[in-house]
Amino acid sequence: MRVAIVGATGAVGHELMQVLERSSLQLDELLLYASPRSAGKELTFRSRPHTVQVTPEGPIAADVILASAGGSVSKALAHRWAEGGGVVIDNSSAFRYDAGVPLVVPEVNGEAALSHQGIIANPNCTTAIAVVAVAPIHRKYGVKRMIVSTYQATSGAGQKGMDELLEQTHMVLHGKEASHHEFAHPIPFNVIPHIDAFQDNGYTKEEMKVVWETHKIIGDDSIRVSCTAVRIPTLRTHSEAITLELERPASPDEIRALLAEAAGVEVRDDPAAKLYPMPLTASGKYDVEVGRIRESLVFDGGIDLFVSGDQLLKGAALNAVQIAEYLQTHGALKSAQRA
Ligand code: A2P
Ligand code: 11C
Repeated sequence: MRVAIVGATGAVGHELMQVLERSSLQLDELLLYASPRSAGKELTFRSRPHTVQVTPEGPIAADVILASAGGSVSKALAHRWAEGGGVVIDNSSAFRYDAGVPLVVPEVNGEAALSHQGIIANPNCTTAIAVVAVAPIHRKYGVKRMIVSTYQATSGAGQKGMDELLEQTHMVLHGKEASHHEFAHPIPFNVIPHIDAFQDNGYTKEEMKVVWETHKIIGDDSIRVSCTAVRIPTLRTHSEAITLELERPASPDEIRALLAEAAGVEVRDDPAAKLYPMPLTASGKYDVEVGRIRESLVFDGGIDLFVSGDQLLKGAALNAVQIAEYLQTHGALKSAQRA
């Protein structure tokens, strides 16, 4: 099988290569694509150098095309890439809300991937990390309302976002004023309640993505969702405080027991031992950490919890590769035309 990565030189592209090295996918050949700036660059995969090529504007001869080069590139080219016969698993927001495009978190709605017509959308990182914990609760107890406050890492803005955190922190520590390019304000020693563009309703697009994507992945538009999305000066793990109102009351012990069995979740919840989810422990991990599980003081029988998930892994690269693995396991990977 042949796999292509579009955006191979980016932060998610790098993680895709790492995850593919550990994946069960029967991968024989890896094609790497990026912008013309990176053409000829060599990246190492399975201890062998692979040359980065300019992203094709036509069909890509690969069975799986993992795209992470931004929404505008995907919007313009993904349908053309898929004409090679492979499936495009797209990390951007270009197609997430299109009716014919499945939006997939394999632990939650993997079967939706099987109905694709050439393109499958990988969700926004904040949503993917939340629904791994919330979907099992919804299935058993019915989520009526979900209030989310996020603590989002700079990796959400790509490699340049992480570089800006490190460089600008260095500036501040050396007595210089921090500047900003990737974020609305300087990020060192700051928190910024502004990710993506403000919408007419006062929410940001990042916040609305959590609403729209939670509905599509869980398959229930009746859940009332509200989110406040905040950028914080960490590198690569998003955390989220989540409050749930439930149709059928659940105790914290019942939720802990349920999540202990849930795929993709690590319950990390022993406050007396200072054990709870944190970017420090969740970074580099495949599972989403869930903890601080407690009874809501606002909703009778409701639940408060805290999650931390690696933005580049479950929020992007890992989820994309898991979608490909799901297709393979279900015999749903077609052979692409060979160039
Ligand atoms: P390049 O490194 O050549 O600019 P990140 O999200 O970390 O910023 O990474 C973005 C990825 O998307 C990089 O691999 C980048 O390649 C790639 N990319 C950006 N613009 C284009 C484009 N117009 N065509 C193809 N790849 C692109
Ligand atoms: C962030 N969640 O943290 C964004 C990045 O819809 O794929 C991912 C944007 C998206 O900035």
